[in-house]
Amino acid sequence: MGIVNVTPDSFSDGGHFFSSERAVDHAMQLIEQGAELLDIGAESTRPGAQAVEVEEELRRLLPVLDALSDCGVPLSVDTLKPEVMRAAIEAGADMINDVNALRAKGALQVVADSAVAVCLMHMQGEPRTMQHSPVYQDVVNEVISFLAERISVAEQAGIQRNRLMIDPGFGFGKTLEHNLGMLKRLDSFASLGVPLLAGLSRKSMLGILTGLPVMERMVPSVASAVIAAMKGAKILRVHDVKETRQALQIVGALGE
Ligand code: 8Y4
Repeated sequence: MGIVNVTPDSFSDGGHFFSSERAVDHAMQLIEQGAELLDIGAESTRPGAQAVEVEEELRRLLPVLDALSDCGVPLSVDTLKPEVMRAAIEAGADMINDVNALRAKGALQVVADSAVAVCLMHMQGEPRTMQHSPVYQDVVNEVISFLAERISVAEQAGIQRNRLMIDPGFGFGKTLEHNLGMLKRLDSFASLGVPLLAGLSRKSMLGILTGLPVMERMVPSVASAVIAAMKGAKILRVHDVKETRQALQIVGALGE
């Protein structure tokens, strides 16, 4: 899964033409590099980020979804807002990537009323404050219990199990110790019986471990993708598609 950010740019005409065009160009590059799925996000869910209004999020997303509608790979939209989910699905999105696991009012219904796939991710707290002082007794068991509950709630709402995937949410209300604990035991998430997605690419845990700034974290990102794949992750959310695929060819050579 290649990451496509639709961020506004300061030097454009006040419209969103240039930021859309750049996002589409980047998306096409990721496809050339071998991305089999794209995750398009217009609201930053990074630690400390401020929320974006529905209208603004859609102004950024819809032109990009439209331009990529025939790109040949499925499109995931990273959002936690039901109104944005509904409009994105109408515009042709194939998947919703919700870091809030459909906990917003109305979100379950929007997805249930459609045929899209959905990723249910664990997050403790909310993006703006989640890294302040996350606390767990046993991070792996707590995250597994949360995801089991969200799978059950989604199924009860009418979202069939074959449309679901889960994600432990690296960096979302977790310290380095919590993230390492989850990565070490990532294989235990397989017990939930739906495909596992993992996103470690360029995250701060890699920065803490290596001392590298965000733009220089490709090698540790690929290393963490290899570990995740070897522990059963089926979908890897990454910035560096080409390099990650090269590394995964070696993992694949060992067999399923
Ligand atoms: C540099 C670049 C440093 C990006 C940090 C980041 C996940 C996700 C994000 C994830 C799923 C991010 C939307 C955070 N992470 N969705 N989204 N899983 N499913 N931070 O791990 O990329 S955004």
